[in-house]
Amino acid sequence: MPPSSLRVVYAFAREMHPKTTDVFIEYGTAGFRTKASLLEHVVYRMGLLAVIRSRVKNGRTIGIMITASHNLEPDNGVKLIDPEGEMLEQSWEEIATRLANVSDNDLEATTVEVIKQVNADMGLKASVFIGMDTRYTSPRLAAAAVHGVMALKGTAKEFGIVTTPILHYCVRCRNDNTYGTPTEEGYYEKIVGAFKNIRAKLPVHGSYNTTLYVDGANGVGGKKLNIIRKSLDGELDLVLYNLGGNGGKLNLNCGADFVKVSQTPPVGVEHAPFQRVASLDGDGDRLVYYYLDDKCNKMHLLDGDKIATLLASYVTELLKACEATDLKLGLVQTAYANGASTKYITEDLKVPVSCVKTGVKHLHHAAQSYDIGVYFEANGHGTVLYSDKAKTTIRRIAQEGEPEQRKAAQLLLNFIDMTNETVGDAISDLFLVETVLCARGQNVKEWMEAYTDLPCRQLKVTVQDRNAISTADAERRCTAPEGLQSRIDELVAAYKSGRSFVRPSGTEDVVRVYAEADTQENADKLAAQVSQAVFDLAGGVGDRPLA
Ligand code: G16
Repeated sequence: MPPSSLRVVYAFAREMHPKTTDVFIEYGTAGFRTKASLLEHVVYRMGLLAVIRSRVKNGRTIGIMITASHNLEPDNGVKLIDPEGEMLEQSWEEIATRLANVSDNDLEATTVEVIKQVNADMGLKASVFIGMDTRYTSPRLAAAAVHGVMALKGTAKEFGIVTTPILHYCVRCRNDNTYGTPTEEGYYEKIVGAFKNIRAKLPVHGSYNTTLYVDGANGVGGKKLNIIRKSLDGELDLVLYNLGGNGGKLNLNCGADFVKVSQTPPVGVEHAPFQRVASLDGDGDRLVYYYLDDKCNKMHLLDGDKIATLLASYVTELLKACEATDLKLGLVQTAYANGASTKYITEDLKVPVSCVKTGVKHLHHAAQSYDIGVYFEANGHGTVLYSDKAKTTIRRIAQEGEPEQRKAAQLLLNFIDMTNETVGDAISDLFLVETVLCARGQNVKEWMEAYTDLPCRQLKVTVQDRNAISTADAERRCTAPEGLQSRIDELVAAYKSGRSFVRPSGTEDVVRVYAEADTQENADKLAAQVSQAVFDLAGGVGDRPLA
């Protein structure tokens, strides 16, 4: 396609999706995310970029997901998905940012420039899958993405309302048909089919109970579980809340992020003591569990760290049982991981663990360095990756091993099929957790007892420019503004088991503060004091934090 025909790129922009704001927007932790009203031109341009990316990848399918995940209803966002179903390659984030911010008048020239820079053959076919979450602004934004794809003569396929992980899965399957069928139904068949297979081998026993209560965050994940629920044949009895009806607002006082950050149960769920509750986020890519004590006074949270350790320990057990000793399993966390979990992984599970920057894209890549890589952010975003070597070895044992080895290897193969390896997936993770609890005959309290979390607290501080904060050492140390890290060090030193760090969010206009200490009171105090330091030294705006 000669550059002259790119006039249509400008025409669509000017007539349908003009850039109406000068606010600079950056490809952040998980794509672009801001007020929905500021995004239409950005999403249109991501349609253009997805076509270019597809051509650079020889016509393989690229995904565009319209979602702001855990953010509240007025926000929206766009995440790009690469051919293997993983997040967009990081070197393209700068290109995405450039394309999103140029004026309409410069868009055509910049598009030509990008095509040259990445050496895209515009004569090739291009395929883009588009999905969206349940926000009322999503259909309009999805239409803008389709226009972007049309402007560069790519082929768009719309999936309508799907979870983010379902779209990642479909992109992967479209490019690699050994992974599965690239449809929502294909996803259910694979994940739920594997769950049922494994349940046929693992009878319910001990204190495990098949009733699971779920908080759907008033988003797409709950809706999809409602479809799945009907096909579970009593293997798991899902009781679903916060499905988006009755005036419930997306992620408002409910959902995985709310439960994790506020350490409070969501509204809209009827509670009983020790009931096992799973909480999903708005686009179904995060999962946490919790239960309330005997008087329903205190909440006990089982977050991404607890899920990671549960899955890693079970996979390790199965690997031992099938004597696949040459397969190395490792775990990846971020600075948010509770210190007690890291200690448990190292000292009790004796599994190697690494710490990387926040963002699934960083964890995913680090996990690929192991034969089996388990990665989870404490916020409940994560999955398990199995290398080709791991899959081949396990398949071989399932066929040729001794009877006990074969049994363990077959369970592992079902476990692999139940895993969405493309990205963290609340639905897939939920079935994995339920499988391990069932296999062990454990209730939620027994799961909790594996180790005791250090009390922690997360806060947000609003500052003039959150990018005034720079970090190093996987975000565990702050290198700017000057004096902030030494202030944090002084504050932390006053607390037993104290630890704290600060970092600019890549999905909200805030600085995040994390603190942990020996008691909840101390963790709360330390978090408040560090927030105060951020406010004072990094240009806080609005109300001062209460230290
Ligand atoms: C996204 C990312 C996660 C990250 C979270 C918060 O999640 O995929 O990896 O932990 O944002 O990021 P930040 O602290 O930079 O705001 P989601 O579920 O919102 O897409």
